Amino acid sequence: MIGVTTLDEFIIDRQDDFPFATGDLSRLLRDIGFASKIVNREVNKAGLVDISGAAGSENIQGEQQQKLDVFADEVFIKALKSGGEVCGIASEENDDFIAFENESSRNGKYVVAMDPLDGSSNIDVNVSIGTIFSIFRRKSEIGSLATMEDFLQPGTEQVAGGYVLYGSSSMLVYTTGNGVNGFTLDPSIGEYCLSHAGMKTAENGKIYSMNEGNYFQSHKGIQKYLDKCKEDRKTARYIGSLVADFHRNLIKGGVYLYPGTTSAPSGKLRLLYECNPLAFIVEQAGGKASDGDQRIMEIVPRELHQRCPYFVGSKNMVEEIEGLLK
Ligand code: AFP
Repeated sequence: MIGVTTLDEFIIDRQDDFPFATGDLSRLLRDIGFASKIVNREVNKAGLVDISGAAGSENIQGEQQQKLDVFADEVFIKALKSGGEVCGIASEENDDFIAFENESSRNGKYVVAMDPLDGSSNIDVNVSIGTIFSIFRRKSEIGSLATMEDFLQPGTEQVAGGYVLYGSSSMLVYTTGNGVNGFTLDPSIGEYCLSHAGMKTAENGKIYSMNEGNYFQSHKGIQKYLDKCKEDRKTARYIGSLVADFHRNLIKGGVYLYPGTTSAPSGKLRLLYECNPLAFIVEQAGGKASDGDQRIMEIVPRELHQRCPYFVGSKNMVEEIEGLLK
């Protein structure tokens, strides 16, 4: 009506993309959007908490200030449990998945794998952090408890994937397999508003992002690629917050690398809730995600917190890395 499309309006409009949909996925995406606003509010206060705490005006009951990543985990779990569309959640914060036992959740059609607050080592220094989520249709019978099989599905089975970036402004970006759309949070009205419709990424970019401290521990092919980036005068940018690095490269064109190293042959990043959702987004935007050999979304996971080498971003750059690793 006033020329702004909010996330909620957009999700409702897009429900027609799924002919037999009941609206559960739409409600689930809205629950994630809502929970992320609560996390965003706390993230924005992160620096203030210590100040007010030191002045004695916080924690009058002597409660310990929770770490933000634990807080975010609890917020998403509560939101998804009370929503009733999800029967279980696997999170970076918990060793095992959580099967929701309440009746409405047992009837939920979906499971969610998520990293509630990625890049948490950046919180204390006021650098952008993010939430990453991946949604699957459950394999187990509706009405029963969620099982491991529900979570160990390849990324190609995702029904939605997305991230929230808590940055200079906060954004929610997601895909359900019909393109990628980004929404910027307008704090004055507390709504995510469509700001980046139909996001596409360049086939070739100028930016490369890697923790080059790992150079000597990396495969010769990776060393060659990094050397070539320098010879070609490419731009090095690395925040150390996957969502922020990924988001910048998606918009500007570039590649993010987290290869395996001699001490960590599978790299650092987790397949289920870091690599897969961003792979879904990048592919929908025209880019590529690979472990150097295989398409990320085709890897069949063996365990919840499985790690894999990760190369994601502009298609030609990822392919060049794959070529050097052969
Ligand atoms: P933290 O949550 O420990 O900060 O890890 C963040 C992360 O998973 C990802 O967001 C970064 O891209 C990557 O690790 C950074 O890893 P390095 O510190 O090894 O570069």
